[in-house]
Formats: sequence, structure tokens, C-alpha cells
Amino acid sequence: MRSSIGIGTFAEKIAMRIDILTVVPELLESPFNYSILKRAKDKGLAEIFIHNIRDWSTDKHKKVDDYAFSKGAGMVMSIEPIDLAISELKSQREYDEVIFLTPDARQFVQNDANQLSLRKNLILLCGHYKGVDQRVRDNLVTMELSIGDYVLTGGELAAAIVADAIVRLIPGVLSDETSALTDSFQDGLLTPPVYTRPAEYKGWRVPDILLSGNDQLIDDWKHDQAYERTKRIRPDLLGKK
Ligand code: 6GU
Repeated sequence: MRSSIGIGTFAEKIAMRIDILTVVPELLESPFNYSILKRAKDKGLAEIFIHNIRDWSTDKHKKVDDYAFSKGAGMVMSIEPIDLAISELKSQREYDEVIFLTPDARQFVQNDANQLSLRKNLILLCGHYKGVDQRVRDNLVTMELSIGDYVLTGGELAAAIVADAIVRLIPGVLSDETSALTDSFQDGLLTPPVYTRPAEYKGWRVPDILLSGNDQLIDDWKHDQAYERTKRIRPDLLGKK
């Protein structure tokens, strides 16, 4: 919601809230206590809460998984603690999405990050073991995401990646707001190469054009470089637009 107060009009700072449900909360502590995510928290732009699903286990051994009904399928995350956790969170506020991180889902892309950065409250549910009881996916989850075609031991690192990609897009999180707009993928191209001083190091020179001071030529060069890089490394991206 926007509000205007006094003479100037400004966007009210309303933090995004992300609740992460996991059986290994320790895995998620460091990603959110450093770098951009830390800054977002310190500036009050994002709140990230990490919850241990075990806290909602009603079992005396705090069990959160059980044998699959199909033999040899391994351990499966049980529905009850997950349902209790999500219900408790939902009783406190409305959530825009309950996202399940799992390798058997469609791949998370920049456009998902763009869309999700506009939401207010998100739950990220991290998969573990041989997956989660399908009834969780059918009845409690609203979106499923994978981060790529490889298998991780759990969804925690994937959740950290998805949260990072989303939170850095919240206005005010990056010091130079335009820098998110010039990311790779936002215009369908990889970013062009960048250089800093010295202009020559061990005989390796910065391209002359960057030292020319001609902004138009430099912009054209950057676009050509971005296009060439994309064609060489990720030709699949060029077919999409
Ligand atoms: Cl979201 N989870 C796991 N366990 N492995 C993955 C993944 C997610 N995305 C790619 N591999």
C-alpha cells in the first residue's frame, strides 16, 4: 500500500516477510546473516523467519518423517507437523504463496523472482528425505519450484537461493537501484564484461572504447558484447524473445 504524508509522497516501507519451514534450520542461518540479505533485514525491508518443523511434531521423539507406504521408497516427510506449522502461520497473517522447494518441479527463473518480489508474505517449505507426503503438495502448497536439474540433499540451499533472488529486488535493498534492472536475464541477455582500474595490468588492456569517454559508443559496445556473450554461452536465451 502507498501513502502520502506531508509535502512529499513516498512509498511506505513495508517489509516483505518470508517464513521458511525446514528440518535443518542450522543450514539456513549463515545465508541470511550476511551480505545483501542481512542489509535487507537491517533496513527493515525484509523479515526472514526460520522455523524447525520438528517444533510442531506431536510425536514423543519429535519425529517428522515415516516409512513410505510403497516398499523401498525410503523416508517421507509426514503431513501433520507441516500442516500444523502452516496452519499456525496462516492464523497469524495471510500468505500470498506456500512454495515447496523440490527437484521434481519446474525451474525457478528470473521472472519468478520478479513476480514474487511484489508479494508480501511467503512461506518456503524445504523438502527432505525422499520427499513429502503428496497430500501436502495437493492441499497445502500453492507453488512448487526447483532450482535446476540436479539433486540436492534438501531444499534448504534452494530456499536460500530463491529468497536471495527475491529479496535483492525489493526497492531499497540494493544501494544502486538500477543495478537490478541491468542484471543478466532482465533483458534476456547475459551482462557485458566489466573492468576497473588500472587500464593496463601486465600488458592486459581494458578495451580502448571504454576509455574513449563516448557514452553512445560505449552503450553500443556493451550491447554488442552482451549479445555475443549470450550467443556463445547461452544461445537458448536468444530464442525466447
Ligand atoms: Cl528445490 N531441492 C532439492 N532437494 N534438490 C534440488 C532442488 C530443490 N532444486 C534442484 N535440485
